Amino acid sequence: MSYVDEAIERVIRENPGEPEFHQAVKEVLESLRPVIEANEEKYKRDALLERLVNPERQIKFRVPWVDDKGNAQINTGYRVQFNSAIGPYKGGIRLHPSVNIGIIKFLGFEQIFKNSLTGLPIGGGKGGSDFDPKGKSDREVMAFCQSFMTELVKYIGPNADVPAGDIGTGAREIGYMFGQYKRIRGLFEGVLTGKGLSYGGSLARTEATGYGLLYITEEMLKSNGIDINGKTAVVSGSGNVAIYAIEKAHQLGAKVLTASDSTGWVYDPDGIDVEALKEIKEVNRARLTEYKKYRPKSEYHEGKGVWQIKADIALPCATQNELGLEDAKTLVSNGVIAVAEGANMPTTEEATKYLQENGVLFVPGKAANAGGVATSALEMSQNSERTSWSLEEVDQKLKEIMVNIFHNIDDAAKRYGFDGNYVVGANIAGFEKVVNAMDAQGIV
Ligand code: NDP
Ligand code: 2IT
Repeated sequence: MSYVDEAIERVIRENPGEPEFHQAVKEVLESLRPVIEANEEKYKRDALLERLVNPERQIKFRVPWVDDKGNAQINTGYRVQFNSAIGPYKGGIRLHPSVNIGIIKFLGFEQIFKNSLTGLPIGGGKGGSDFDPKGKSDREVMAFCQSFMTELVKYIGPNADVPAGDIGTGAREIGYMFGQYKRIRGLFEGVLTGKGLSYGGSLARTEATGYGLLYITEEMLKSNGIDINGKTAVVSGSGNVAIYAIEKAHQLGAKVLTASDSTGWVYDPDGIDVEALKEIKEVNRARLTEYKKYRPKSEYHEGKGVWQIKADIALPCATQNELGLEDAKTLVSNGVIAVAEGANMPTTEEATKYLQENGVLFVPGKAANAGGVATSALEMSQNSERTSWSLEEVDQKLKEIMVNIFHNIDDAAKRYGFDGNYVVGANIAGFEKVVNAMDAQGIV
């Protein structure tokens, strides 16, 4: 059995009940096959793959808080510090009832390669809790965030581990967590990113993941001789990533026809009204059923369905495994040209394969949504310098980073004879820098 197959088998055996983690590891290691095979003896001797797939540290803790009725509630908190070969652990905090250790490990593992692709000095980590901010009062959210940070504070710091937002963690939650960190440590420092602008946040961080997704999509299309201007797109999700992906798509002359949330989806033939979406989701924290009040000609449907709508570009921006094989078949039969992942691992393994085999340009999340964490790293730089850069400066740097990522993954794919396979390209390009640093630092 090859070293890659052995490593995959061992991950499945030693991490039972963690299908998302298995899926992420399998995709990466399968892509790395040509690189590993070229160095198999050395990597095996150094247990390189075993060290890559085992987190340096994983922390699990109790998060007690009191709800508005005076009842104690208990959630579970996680932080997986996966790999610090190229910099301090960096990655978001997910607050969603589906969170478990396997999901946090898949996200932390992806983050290693994503962060490497940004070209910035950040290692991979991820955290979260099964707490659901939905339907909670601000006071309940604050109580949870303070309790969560009271434990997490022991493990993080600006040169150790720098968390940020993800599903369910936005500006409000980051604010409460930052406040509690500062109170316990007595230090005002850049320990979290995605902070408010009045206390060390970076301009353009809110927009960065969605904008970055469109910058890389535009570059990929351009390099394949296609202009994004005038194209139609379908987007899933209506959170931080989706909103700013839609906003930038419109600025680039594309028209986005759909958005979705965890209960339904909207189709707006005239193009999604981003200001309405911001008011519904960012201000009112309401459901997409509200959208029709702003746009009477739009349609609202319960359940899933955005991939049924014919469009040139598909941008999954909600959650993992939200685009399956049947969806991929529908997209292909509707003539989709490109799929770019705003979310982490939103496309299943079978769907990804089907899209690629049918000539669809496909850019995986670890490259396509790297603009968020890249801008987080720019926030860290600004905090260290005790300065703040202009919106134009950050946006320009973000754009350069996304264009560079595209060319790096494109080149890596070509170097190994997988021209146009950006999945293989992203995994190899992300891996090369990490393995080089791991190698130099010895068996640690
Ligand atoms: P948000 O919480 O802001 O938004 C998530 C959106 O997806 C919401 O519309 C939500 O619906 C929907 N959603 C979440 N979970 C599910 C589910 N299980 N089924 C159906 N719909 C769901 O999160 P983000 O926009 O920040 O994150 C979206 C994705 O992008 C995630 O995969 C995240 O890991 C990834 N990502 C985020 C980055 C960031 O900077 N924020 C950076 C890189 C990747 P509802 O409104 O009903 O809650
Ligand atoms: O998945 C991701 O890259 C994020 N949620 C952003 C992480 C970060 O540190 O900004």
